Amino acid sequence: MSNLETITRQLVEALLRLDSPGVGALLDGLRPLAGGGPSLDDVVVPALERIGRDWEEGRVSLSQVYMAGRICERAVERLLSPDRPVRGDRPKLGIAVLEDHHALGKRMVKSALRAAGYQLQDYGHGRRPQELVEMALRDQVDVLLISCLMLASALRVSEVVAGLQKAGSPIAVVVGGAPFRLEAQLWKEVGARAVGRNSAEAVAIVRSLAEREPWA
Ligand code: B12
Repeated sequence: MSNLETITRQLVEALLRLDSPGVGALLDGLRPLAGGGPSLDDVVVPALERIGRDWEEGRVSLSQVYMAGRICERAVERLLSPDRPVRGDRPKLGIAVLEDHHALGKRMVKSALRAAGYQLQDYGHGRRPQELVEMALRDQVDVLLISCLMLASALRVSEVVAGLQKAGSPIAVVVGGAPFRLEAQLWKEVGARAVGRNSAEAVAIVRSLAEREPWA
């Protein structure tokens, strides 16, 4: 069993025992960002996915899923990278969870971008497509990052893209979250410009868009 699998299994066990100090101790040794050795993304995401699957198959209760999410949120919050000095005012970024209320992934992506020196408008979670269009247009963001954990929410990204197109806006929509990891072509189907699997990819995508786009 690889090191990563061992830590993930130990994390699942600690989460299901509601052992917050144990979770903290396991996560303490990890790097905050994905890439080059076990990171928070590499361990927290598969551990919670495993708990989600166990819930789907009736082996754990929804309250255990809830508590696991809460314990991770608290532990991750403590470990996220500090913000770096801001690079300048472009690109302007906005981030939100569309429709659903699974906010941990957004929190991790936001932190990674801030640690890379980008400023973001956080539009929160549970947002409706039209609300998000209005907020992004109001703030004239260059990139709108959308996180979705439920398939029904992911499908509604197409309404955000259509709303922006109707307003003649060039805002690039970048998506991420479980449904997009499960269905490789879904991001294209909903009209997004790019998809990222973790917080490090979110940073890489914003960087590469900033190189290609005519933002001042
Ligand atoms: C924890 C959890 C909860 C917690 C949420 C706590 C919280 N504050 O966030 C609670 C218990 C509240 C909950 C509730 C529900 N949940 Co829930 N939940 C989960 C679980 C187990 C883990 C999610 C998580 O936090 N993962 C860890 C984070 C860090 O990972 P992540 O969000 O994927 O983010 C990473 C990447 O995806 C990426 N990323 C994320 N966003 C973005 C955005 C961009 C732009 C980029 C580039 C990258 C990126 O970077 C992140 C870091 O690596 C998932 C299982 C799963 N497979 O994901 C189910 C899951 C999402 N839930 C599910 C369901 C059904 C529900 C409920 C409807 C259950 C119910 N009957 O009430 C409710 C709905 C609540 C709502 N309206 O939103 C289903 C969805 C199924 C579907 N097909 O849509 C899942 C998949 C479980 C399952 N296997 O069935 N849930």
